Amino acid sequence: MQLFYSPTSPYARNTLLVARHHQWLDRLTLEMVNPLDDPRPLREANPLGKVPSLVLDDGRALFDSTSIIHYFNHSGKGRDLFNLADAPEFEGQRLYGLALGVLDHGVAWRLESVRPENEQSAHWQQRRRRGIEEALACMEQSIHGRVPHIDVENISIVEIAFGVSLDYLDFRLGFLNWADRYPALADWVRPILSSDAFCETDPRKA
Ligand SMILES: N[C@@H](CCC(=O)N[C@@H](CS)C(=O)NCC(=O)O)C(=O)O
Repeated sequence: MQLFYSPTSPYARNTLLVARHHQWLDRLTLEMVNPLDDPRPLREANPLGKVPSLVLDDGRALFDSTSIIHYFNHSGKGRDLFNLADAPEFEGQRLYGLALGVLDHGVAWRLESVRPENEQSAHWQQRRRRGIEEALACMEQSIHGRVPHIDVENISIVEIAFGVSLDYLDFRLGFLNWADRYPALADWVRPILSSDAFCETDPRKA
């Protein structure tokens, strides 16, 4: 099974962390690519030309991070990452969606910010900022009373997805200084970001 990824893609990072939890890594051939170079094997696997993409043993491909995460979660060896202890049903899905939305806003904003200045839209940057800011407040509320699990067995989708999204903000949109306004969220995520799994997948090492 082949996983196309880029070390700076936060979507790919989510899938790698889920694969690690479910002991999938030794069954995967990792293909590092830059999707913007349009490498032929990636385009053949995924008509969208995006990472991550997972080519299954039967030759079919999964085209986006959420499908890949569900595939690993469904067929891996670890516990169900979306099933949170002491939380209402579907809470894992709900919080994963929140963190993924922060990534979507963040990645779009980052792409906008590297365009020539006269092509950038203040309106869209403002919408991204507002979406991220209000989602951060919601994330901070939702971790209240939740101890972060960083060991590979007990980690949940919340630690993985919140960790990846918040670290992406630091990596690509550092000027936001989000941790100054959400200190409880910053304290909560710190041990996650310094865990082995996160250090091994740190995009700054790319
Ligand atoms: N919704 C997709 C987003 C994936 C995505 O946008 N990946 C970026 C890298 S972070 C990419 O491959 N971009 C190449 C392009 O847009 O052409 C997912 O969840 O996997």
